[in-house]
Amino acid sequence: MINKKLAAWVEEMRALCTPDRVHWCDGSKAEYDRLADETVAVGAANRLDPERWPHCLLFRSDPSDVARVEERTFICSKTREDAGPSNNWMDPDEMKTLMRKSYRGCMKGRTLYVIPYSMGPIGSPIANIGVEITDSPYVVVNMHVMTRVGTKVLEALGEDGEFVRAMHSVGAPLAPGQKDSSWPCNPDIQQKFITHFPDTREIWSYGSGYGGNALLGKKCHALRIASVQARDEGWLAEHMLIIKLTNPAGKSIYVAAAFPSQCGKTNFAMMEPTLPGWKVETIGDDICWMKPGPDGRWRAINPEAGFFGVAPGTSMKSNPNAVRTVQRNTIFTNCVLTPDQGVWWEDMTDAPPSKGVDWQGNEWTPASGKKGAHPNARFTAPASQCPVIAPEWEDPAGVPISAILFGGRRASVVPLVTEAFNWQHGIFLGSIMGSEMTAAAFGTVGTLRRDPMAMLPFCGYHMGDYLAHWLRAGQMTSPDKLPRFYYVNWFRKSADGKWLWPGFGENSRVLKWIFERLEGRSEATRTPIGQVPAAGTLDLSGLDLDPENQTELLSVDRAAWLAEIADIRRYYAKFGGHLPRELAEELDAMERRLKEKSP
Ligand code: SAT
Ligand code: MN
Repeated sequence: MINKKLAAWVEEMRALCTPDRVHWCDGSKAEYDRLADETVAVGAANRLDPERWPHCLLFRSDPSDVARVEERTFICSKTREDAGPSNNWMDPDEMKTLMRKSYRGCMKGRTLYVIPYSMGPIGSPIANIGVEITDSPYVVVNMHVMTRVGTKVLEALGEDGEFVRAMHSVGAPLAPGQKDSSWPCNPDIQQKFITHFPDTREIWSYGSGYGGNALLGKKCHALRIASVQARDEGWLAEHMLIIKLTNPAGKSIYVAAAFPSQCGKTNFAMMEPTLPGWKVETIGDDICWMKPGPDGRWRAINPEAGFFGVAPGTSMKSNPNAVRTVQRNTIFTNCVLTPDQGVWWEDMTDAPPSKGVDWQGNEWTPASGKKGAHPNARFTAPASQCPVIAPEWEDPAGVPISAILFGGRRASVVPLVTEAFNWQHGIFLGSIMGSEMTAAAFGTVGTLRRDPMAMLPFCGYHMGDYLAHWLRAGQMTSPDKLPRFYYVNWFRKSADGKWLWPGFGENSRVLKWIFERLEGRSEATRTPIGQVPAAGTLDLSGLDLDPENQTELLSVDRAAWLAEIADIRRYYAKFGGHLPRELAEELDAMERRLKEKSP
């Protein structure tokens, strides 16, 4: 028996969008293969060399449709107040009226696909079901990889189960006989809408076929809607990777980490530690859902089933395990097509191919000086193919989290690693984290964008209330069961502009210190901003680090921190009455400590 609310909703959307056909996805391999073949047959995708890149596809998007569009992303809660200062808002009824006009007849000439999906292992107490309606076969094949899709989800949903309604159209109806474009979308940015109705757990997306705009299980459901569900139900939906860290004695802990974009999150999640005997395994690279478990510890799952990673920059040097993951059964978007029917992107190899077809479909050579792959070119690959995926990555019970890392890209001020004094102080550190911009997309290069818990574009309600929810979460279990917080910064530079820290696999040295702190085996020094490694406790063996650099990496520059206080105050002021009093107090306390003569 099909879920009654689902049947009614699909019928309502069918009547509105008037597709030529309706297809209910069963999630089978046969379904994936058939849709892949169809996209190749109509010229929307290239099939790569089956010997070298088995079962891989390459899509090229419309030049207007290459990334998430934050300016067209809306949180339509009942009140503007609830959406908060960091989200675009419109009244939900007004938005629906507006969008119904766009949706009317928008699937003419196309198939309406119904994709029942589960975020998280089916049946896990932490998982959540959604159903995406879409007219894009690209979305269907990507959802097959990124989530658990099909009949088994309908069975878990049952006749009366609740689900997130995720509505999507590329917004490009076809007139009879009209030839389809290879990447249908609405090229007018003002016509694109990525809209969320948190109160009714709905997503309405229109006009874009790319990534988080269209694969609605990811940022729209697993973060924006789920953050509201988590607030209402007492759990956490976070923009965090999850790793398993094992020491040479074979003891393991689980660590979650929030980094804003362009901080090497996927690289960190698949890291090859340089410290002998230490092992990092992947549970997830982007999203983490956590609930208090029966033992009182916070248990985490990766709600996704695949990686939607940025291709450019991914190489055997920066992330060998990602390179190994994407060798088969992978969907590439906006990469270079090489003459031997392979893919390439900037910095994938030292020597580029002699020529190829660029992401816009034009003949390309490296000598042209133009980028062959779009900077936001992507791979969509099954997580199960990652050589260092942890065996328990699909455990429905989740894994117990011992430590939570926050980090950003800071050339100065922030030390390599700082341990929070306690839960509240950890939330404070998470609330002030931020990154200096590397691309001009969100502001001027070099300016600091504060991004609390890396959730700024992904929180489905008021950011001040979100921070209050984190504070409440600290009361949900006994204090000794709570994870500890660490603020890390791999990107500190010396006065003459050189990196102080090598990063990548060497970050395992910081993980080792954290591991030993949790075991009570490593010393820390109290500073006004938190606890930093005591002299000699960070394992730097075999690393050729200038002793001056070592000191600078962990130093707390009081003047620089004091100079930031005013900036943090200004930024906190945006939260108005929603800023938790505890965080304002933490800021005052930090200022006092910084002004004291000694720590
Ligand atoms: O396009 S996604 O939202 O899936 C990825 C990202 O922007 O971080
Ligand atoms: Mn992300």
